Amino acid sequence: QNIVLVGAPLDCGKARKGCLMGPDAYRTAGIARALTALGHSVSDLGNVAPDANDIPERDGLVNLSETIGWTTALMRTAQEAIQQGLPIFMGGDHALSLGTVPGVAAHAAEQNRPQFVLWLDAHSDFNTLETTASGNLHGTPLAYATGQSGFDGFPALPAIVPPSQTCIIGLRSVDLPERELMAGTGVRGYDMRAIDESGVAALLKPFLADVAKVGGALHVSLDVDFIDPAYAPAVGTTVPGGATVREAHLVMEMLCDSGLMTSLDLVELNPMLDERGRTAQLMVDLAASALGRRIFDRPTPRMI
Ligand code: DIR
Ligand code: MN
Ligand code: MN
Ligand code: MN
Repeated sequence: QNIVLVGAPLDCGKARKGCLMGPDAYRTAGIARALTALGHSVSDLGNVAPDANDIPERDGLVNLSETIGWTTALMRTAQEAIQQGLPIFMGGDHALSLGTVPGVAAHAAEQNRPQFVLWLDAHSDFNTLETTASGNLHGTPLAYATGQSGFDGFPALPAIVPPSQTCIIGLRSVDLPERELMAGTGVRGYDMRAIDESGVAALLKPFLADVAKVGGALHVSLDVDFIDPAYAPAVGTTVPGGATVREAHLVMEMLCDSGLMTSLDLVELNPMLDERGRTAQLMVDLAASALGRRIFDRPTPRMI
């Protein structure tokens, strides 16, 4: 498979800086090498830069103009990159998905393929410019991509992902307005308790079956804070009680087996907060699992 690496060093979606180093941390952790070793051909398009615009800042919103600049640039880049293969958008904070999700969805729409989104995150990122209490726009991309109103100044969406074609797994921090906005939209949201009670595989399987049934495209957005901070400390918005390393790998391995994933975001890595690069390495290892790395071939595991 052709894998297209795209660096998106945007750091404007919240106050704490450091995510701009994410793309180079993934490169340093050997993302290209890991995927090449799996038999893929890997190209690196380098880093994207934000478009200029003259959108005025708004009180209560953090870096609105720059975020919109990244959104327009990444929408365009995503549409180009996905023509060449499976893009991996190396963030950068989660505001990058304001551009990548509508971009890949536009490509799917051209092909008359329904676009699905799997959101692996402690947060639902379902605030709008009107509901956000923090003003941090990394908390808004899923609301935007699913066509919620309240995004004045943002570009018109080239394609909307219907909320019923999205699935969030890993939730443990959802604001009240997000919960109210999501209710009744058909977004599938699974919190950590759901993982505890039924196991992550049982949550993911029916969603993947829905994607497969209609020949959908599947964008996966992996926020570092999906994983428990004990294993993935390099993120500014840690929430205790997250997915284990194995739960995260199982999701990736199931995605690989399904053959459904068409694009991937790796977001919110802040290398300044890392312990000797372990979080960057874990994210690279998860991407490798999603793209074919395995210990034994399945379904017949053998003993050594
Ligand atoms: C909170 C935190 N819901 C907000 N969000 C995120 O600021 O909107 N933290 N995404 O990572
Ligand atoms: Mn997020
Ligand atoms: Mn096309
Ligand atoms: Mn998050």
